[in-house]
Amino acid sequence: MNYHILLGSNKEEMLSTIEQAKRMLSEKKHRILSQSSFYKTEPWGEKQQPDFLNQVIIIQTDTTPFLLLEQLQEIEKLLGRTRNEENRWAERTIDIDILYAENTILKTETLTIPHPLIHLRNFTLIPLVEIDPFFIHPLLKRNQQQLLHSSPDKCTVIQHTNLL
Ligand code: A4P
Ligand code: MG
Repeated sequence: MNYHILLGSNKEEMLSTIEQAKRMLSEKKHRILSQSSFYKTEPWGEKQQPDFLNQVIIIQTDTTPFLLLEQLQEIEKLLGRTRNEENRWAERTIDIDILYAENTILKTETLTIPHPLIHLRNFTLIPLVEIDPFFIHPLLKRNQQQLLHSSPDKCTVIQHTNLL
């Protein structure tokens, strides 16, 4: 099964946090098939927070959606706290969401696929358009380009080519 995954961080060392998350995914034998650029994105929703770094990747794996969610949450937990120089526990944020699992449609307490906010958020749609523009949203029946075209979101999303 192929999964589209969203990675996001808005605390210090955002780039290395995202890189570590991808390394951990690879260590769990998930194959990264494709990666978008990094994007510096204006916070969507709660505005009183720093800009995010976001990236979308496509992974190939035998893991089921629920097991994958568990693994993603484990990675979030591992990266969520890091020792700083003063030997204290400092907060770090990493968010890893499952966007799509091919044509799977799933709605449970703990997991909704496709992710319910995809079509409303440019920080998700713009990287999706970069790597998989013609993938069709299994519920909305429109591709990523079409979804971006009709997105109501006005938040700024800047491609960070110099970070690659
Ligand atoms: N969950 C359900 N469906 C899924 C799914 N498809 N993938 C459940 C992952 N998780 C899913 O998420 C809460 C619960 O959602 C999980 O326990 C899981 O069972 P969380 O990541 O633990 O908490 P959260 O991040 O506070 O979740 P929330 O409220 O869903 O926030 P979002 O939607 O993740 O948004 N602006 C920019 N520019 N870039 C960002 O990355 N991110 C957010 C957070 C807000 N604004 C942003 C960004
Ligand atoms: Mg989340």
